[in-house]
Amino acid sequence: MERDDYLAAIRPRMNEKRYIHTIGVMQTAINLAEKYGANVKSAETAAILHDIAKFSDIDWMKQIVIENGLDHRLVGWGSEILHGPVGAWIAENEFSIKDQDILNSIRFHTTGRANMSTLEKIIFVADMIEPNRTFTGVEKLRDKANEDLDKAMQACIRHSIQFLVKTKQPIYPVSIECYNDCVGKEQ
Ligand code: DGI
Ligand code: FE
Ligand code: FE
Repeated sequence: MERDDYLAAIRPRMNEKRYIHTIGVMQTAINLAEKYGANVKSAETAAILHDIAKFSDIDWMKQIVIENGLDHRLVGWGSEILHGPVGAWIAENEFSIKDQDILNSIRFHTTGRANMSTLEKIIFVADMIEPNRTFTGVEKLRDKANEDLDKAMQACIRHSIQFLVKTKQPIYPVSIECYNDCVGKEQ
């Protein structure tokens, strides 16, 4: 499938705001892939599909997690955490994507993880800095993304963890593993 086919497929599955966000992630991910030597087509496809499950029914997502034996740590978490892994499941099973790097980039786009590939970092960072994001501090993250992908990844996961602590939200263990890896803790 080509870019326009993927875009046509995702459009009815999300609202306009989410679609515009997705286009922003796509353009940002393509730029980062060119800059950091990742496969540009893979970045485009992963970006277009990254939030495909954002509006999926929560009970359906929970069922997908259990029936397909996805990471047992997902049980009990809400759609903020489930839409990544379930999105990867949709990409594989509905869009027949076999490229594990694309699937992992979708799977871990919310939480990150330890030992991320270049493409995984690109999708994670692009999701946070795309042009429609307006939170305080986003400009600094954009500057870092222009300098060094690993520095940008570390700054993005630090920002995420700080935000979650500040808003008293629980932190998914894989996000912590990502944080520890990015700040240089020996695994
Ligand atoms: O889907 P998006 O809105 O584009 O962005 P996202 O997939 O990066 O994040 C979705 C939500 O998940 C966002 O509100 C932040 C939240 N989130 C990220 N990491 C964690 C998390 N929420 C919890 N509870 N725990 C986490 O580790
Ligand atoms: Fe998301
Ligand atoms: Fe997103």
